[in-house]
Amino acid sequence: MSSLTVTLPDGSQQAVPQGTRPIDVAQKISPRLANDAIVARVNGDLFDLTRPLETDSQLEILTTKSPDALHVYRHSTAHLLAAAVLELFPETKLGIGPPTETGFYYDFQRATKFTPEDLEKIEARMRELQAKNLTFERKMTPKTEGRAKYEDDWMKRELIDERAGEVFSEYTLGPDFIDFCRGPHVPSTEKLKAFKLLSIAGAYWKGNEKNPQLQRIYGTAFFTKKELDDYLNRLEEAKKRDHRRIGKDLELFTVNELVGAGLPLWLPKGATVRRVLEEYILDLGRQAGYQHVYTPDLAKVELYERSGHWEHYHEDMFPPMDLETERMVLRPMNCPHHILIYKSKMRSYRDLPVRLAELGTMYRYERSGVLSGLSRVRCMTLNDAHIFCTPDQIKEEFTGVMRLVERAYKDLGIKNYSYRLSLRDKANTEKYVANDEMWELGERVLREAMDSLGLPYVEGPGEAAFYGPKLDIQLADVMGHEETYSTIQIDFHLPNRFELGYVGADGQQHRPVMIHRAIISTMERMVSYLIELYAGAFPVWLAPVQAIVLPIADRQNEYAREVQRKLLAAGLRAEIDERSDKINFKIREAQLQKIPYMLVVGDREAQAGQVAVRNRKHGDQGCTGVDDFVVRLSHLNLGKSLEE
Ligand code: TSB
Ligand code: ZN
Repeated sequence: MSSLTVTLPDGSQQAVPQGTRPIDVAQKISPRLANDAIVARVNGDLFDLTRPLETDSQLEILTTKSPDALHVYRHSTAHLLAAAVLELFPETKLGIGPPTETGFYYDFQRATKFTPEDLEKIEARMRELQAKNLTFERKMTPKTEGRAKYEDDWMKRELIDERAGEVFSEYTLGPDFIDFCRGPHVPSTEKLKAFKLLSIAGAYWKGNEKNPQLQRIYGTAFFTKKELDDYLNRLEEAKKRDHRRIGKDLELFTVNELVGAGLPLWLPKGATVRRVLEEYILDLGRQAGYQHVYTPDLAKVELYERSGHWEHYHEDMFPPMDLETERMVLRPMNCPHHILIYKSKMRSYRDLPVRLAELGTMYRYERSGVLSGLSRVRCMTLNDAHIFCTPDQIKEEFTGVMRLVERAYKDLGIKNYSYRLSLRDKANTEKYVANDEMWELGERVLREAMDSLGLPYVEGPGEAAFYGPKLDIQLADVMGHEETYSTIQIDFHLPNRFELGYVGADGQQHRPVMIHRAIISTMERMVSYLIELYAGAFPVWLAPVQAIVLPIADRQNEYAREVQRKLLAAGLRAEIDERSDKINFKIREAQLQKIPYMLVVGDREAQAGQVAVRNRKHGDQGCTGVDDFVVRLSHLNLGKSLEE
């Protein structure tokens, strides 16, 4: 029998008989390795542990330590799901079942909707099948045979037709189940130790809304029960903190079909949080030398043709509106307007840097599938600014912006953030303006600035703006999902497009550099983050209602109003609960509303000019004079204290 050479990652080589399987090699190395093995990598590609090797191979055995192995494991669990569904609901047709970042899903076509009870049944059947230690086996089928076999299964036929070559792979799972699949899989269900089905959702075949709708079952799987339980606990916690749920419970914002997707309406309480945040960031900007401007939310298409948005950012914009003689578009960014303000008069080097800021509202055609509550919307207001400076000033300006970000995060209580250097994707050139020199310079400036601040960062290829590289500040939610919040962007492009200039010390015209920056992102995204960070219990300075006065009986209502008036006069946000309910009920309600201070007033307090203070976190804090309490709360408010 002929033999072939297997090269292991440590460089050692073995001659093995043709047809040897990776699992055999693992077994020879150590039974422990064979036991931990999930899948193999052969000549760079993932490969079933039980598939015979046919040529000389670079072989790596992947165990539970490898992220690739986790994907294979989850994908194998998706097959187990499909097998269980077919046993219970044989009329179902199978779509695709890939792994995801957090688990897996499988798409099914079936006339009847799956119910939550079905999900339980399916999961129970998965466990039964799992316990049988069914093996996954690869089988090659000629396309002609496949087309005949799947004659009345349109999704399969589409998949088969798309596959290159004349044969395609299928995988059996035990004696009764076979599915079209590229593989690879774990050798047997014995490996699949910890999984859980999570939810059912609608999904279009191939993600295209013109295609038939399928039912998608989501699940997750981990190598160990402990990892699974940790994940499920985090999921529970995340659900409790979900800003969409809290936004509804605490009456912060709402969405309405008649307005449209991605266009939330800010309710009075949410609007208050936003207003406080806006005033805060305007103040911070003012102190840091920014000048605030107002500009309209739309402009002629020509403006964006000039800026390059029309060429590179068109797909993310709402389509134009045709007026008598003009074509207008809703702006996707505020930069072009600010540029025209810069250009509205002569600038000298002595004027620079010019820092133009605005709470600028902009519109982006985000696809419906990615919209989410306040965190990803179609109409958003950005704490935006554009700094026009000389090349020599870039570094100092960059550092100044970073200081503002640090300051704002400290005041808002944001602790866990990381830096990402967002670069262009060199393979996808039509997304970015062409000018290698400019891109490299921008990248170098950002790297140098980060290095001199001693800050670590990861690189994000393909994450740049079309006009230049960015330094993005990333915040992660409870589930570890990251989004960009603050951003600092170096731009040599737009100043060229708009032929910006300033008169230098030499009396000549020079071109300024632009820095685009947002300290606290859009009001929408930042408020969504703060809701989740605090699970709705905002610190006093951000809370929509900072104190609520609770009269014990109707006869104290007049006094309660006086207390409220004093708080309001001191610039504090106070409400009163005058309903004739029991005091315990009122306290419970206020507690659910996460109002920091409840001021209970009965006859005794009314007579003594006092309030009985109750804090949402610390409970009963005893009686105190009204004026003293006003001073105390003002102190927390003005000091932006995160304590109470
Ligand atoms: C900083 N022209 C620059 C500006 O001068 C700009 O618009 N940059 S951006 O495209 O990166 O957007 C700025 C920030 O807006 C992002 O970092 C992100 O935090 C926020 N943002 C972007 N899209 C959305 C959206 N759909 N919903 C909510 N916030 C968004
Ligand atoms: Zn900009």
